[in-house]
Amino acid sequence: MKKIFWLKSENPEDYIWRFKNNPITKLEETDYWHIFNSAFIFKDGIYHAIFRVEDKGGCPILITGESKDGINFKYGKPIDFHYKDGRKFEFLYAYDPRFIEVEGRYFVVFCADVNGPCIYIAETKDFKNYTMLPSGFLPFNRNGVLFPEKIKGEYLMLSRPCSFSNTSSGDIYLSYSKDLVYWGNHKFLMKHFDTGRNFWERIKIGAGPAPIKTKEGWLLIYHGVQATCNGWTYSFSVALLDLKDPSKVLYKAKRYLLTPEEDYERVGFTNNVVFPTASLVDEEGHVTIYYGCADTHVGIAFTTIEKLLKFVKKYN
Ligand code: M1P
Repeated sequence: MKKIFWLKSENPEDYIWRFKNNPITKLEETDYWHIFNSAFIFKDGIYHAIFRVEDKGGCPILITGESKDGINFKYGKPIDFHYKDGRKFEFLYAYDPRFIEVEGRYFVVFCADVNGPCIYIAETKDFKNYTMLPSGFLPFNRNGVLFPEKIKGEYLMLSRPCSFSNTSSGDIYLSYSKDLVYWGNHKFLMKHFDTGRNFWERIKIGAGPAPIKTKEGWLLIYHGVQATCNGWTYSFSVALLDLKDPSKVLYKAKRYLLTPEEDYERVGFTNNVVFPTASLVDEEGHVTIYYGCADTHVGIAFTTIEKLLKFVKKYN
């Protein structure tokens, strides 16, 4: 059975609970300034990561990582992205990767700034070498993530079209492709602050990890941003999309599931940020969420499919 690092809550009423030894990143072992919003996947007993790090010049880059237990990671080298024909993928900086396994193939979707931020896809077979796919999207777009399976013969991508800089508004769109190259049939999926009462996502929303397949639909963990007198606060919550037609939103929670409360989430390079980028799920329905903390570290939170379904319906 596929076992992932997951711990039980002390309180059976909790919908989500943090790993007590958060944050898991060890900046002091590296020469980086920050390590946060990173991609994680579990395959053949190894946890593979792509860490979003920032060097001491502040430039976001992507490096590999590996772990046997899902907590203690060895940090690898910066990834050199190449196209199939050997050309190097030239970009200014890259950030916020998400891993997705789609029918036995392994992809990373990430944001890179070439001429403004845009989402890009690369494929890997060994989690060390990454081959770029032709760019399917136009700038400006961020927070891209693929569905982990094709639906009616098509790949599905969630993304958040945005403006050039750290955009002050944004919603989640769904796009379709038969070949991971040509994307179209773009659909407006989820609007921020749609009820006029869910202030936790008053400014914008963005998709998090790859949607989780359940019998009742696709669970989509996503982040939302609220403006305060002290700056923006990033929290995250969950929505449920129709299993056969994910362009239909069945439920969307009106409240956050996790918001910055711990010191490592409240204080950092950007205060008050929890930013989910990976969720590992096992056959018993345990869910381990990896999330960026205050743009400085990576933390882990645990939940279950059952609890996420209960939460999204209760707070819809
Ligand atoms: O600083 C908080 C986050 O801001 C951006 O997220 P978004 O595009 O959703 O607003 C990104 O730069 C992200 O990396 C960062 O954590």
